[in-house]
Amino acid sequence: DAHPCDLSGFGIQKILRDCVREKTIFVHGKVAEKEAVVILEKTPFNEDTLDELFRDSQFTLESNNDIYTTFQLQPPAHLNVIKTTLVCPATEKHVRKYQEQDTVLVEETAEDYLSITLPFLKNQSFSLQWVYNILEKKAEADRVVYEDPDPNLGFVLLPDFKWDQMQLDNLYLIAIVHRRDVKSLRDLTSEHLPLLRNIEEKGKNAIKEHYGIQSNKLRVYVHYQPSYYHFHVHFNVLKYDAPGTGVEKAHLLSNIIQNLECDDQYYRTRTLTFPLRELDGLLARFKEAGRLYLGSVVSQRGAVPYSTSKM
Ligand code: M7G
Repeated sequence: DAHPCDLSGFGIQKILRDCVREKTIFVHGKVAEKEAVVILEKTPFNEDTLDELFRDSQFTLESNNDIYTTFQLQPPAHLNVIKTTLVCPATEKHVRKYQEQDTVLVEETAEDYLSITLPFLKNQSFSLQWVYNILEKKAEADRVVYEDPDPNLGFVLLPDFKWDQMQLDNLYLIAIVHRRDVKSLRDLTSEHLPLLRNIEEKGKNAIKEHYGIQSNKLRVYVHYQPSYYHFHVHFNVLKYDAPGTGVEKAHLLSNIIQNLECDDQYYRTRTLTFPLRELDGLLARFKEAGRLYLGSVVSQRGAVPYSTSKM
């Protein structure tokens, strides 16, 4: 059925999260009787339109004290845009994803992955329909920046929907692999090294060609846990602190490649630590399984204590 794109009738039910610093607000409500989440975000300044901003805005004096003056500025409409994302119909899981909540760290052994995480994500994770739409050119086809069509090594590179593409200061793209058998970091072995090297090299080259940004100004990484279990790589400009770039969640692609070069079973065998939000269903499963560590965890990781005499 037709997608409800008209937001004028959006009925607000609840503010899920209000990030003052990021100037973003997440709202739960209804569009045409359907559950919806709307994300509103004030966008960064664009250096190319600053001249116009000064020239064409209305200034209202607020206060003046000695050499200090504050104004309110009313920019022309086209420079005063709020980036808006609608998820509709939104599942309960979407509502929870955007809800303000505490986060805890979870340590997942290889065994935990198989017994807790994998069964959970097989039937509880977000739909991958949007990913398949991109790979099959059924959506966002005009936004694709680069594609390597190879079924094994190939990927599609396009703007992440968190990026408004108005300025390069917050450049954010994702590379989505064509193959459909890699769910996440956990699945990677040395078999995937050619794929990973291909994404790193061709992704960076494409961004250099398309946007003029050198590869040493890019943060190229993978989330664990991701929200969507179809392997993809995040590319964003180093100077932009994108959400989800913390050490607890982001794994640099170059480190992943080197870890697999040293140990082809690295990600299949290690204990991986990641944050989970309090309302995440996966966290409940870890709790049920008695796998939440609140104290010493070293023994659980099977770490071998090192001896100083050997150093
Ligand atoms: P993730 O690490 O699985 O989850 O990354 P995260 O949302 O917790 O970071 C998925 C990435 O895909 C995120 O950066 C999303 O912003 C992006 N993304 C999600 N959706 C539903 C879309 C979409 O429909 N189009 C595009 N272009 N990007 C999306």
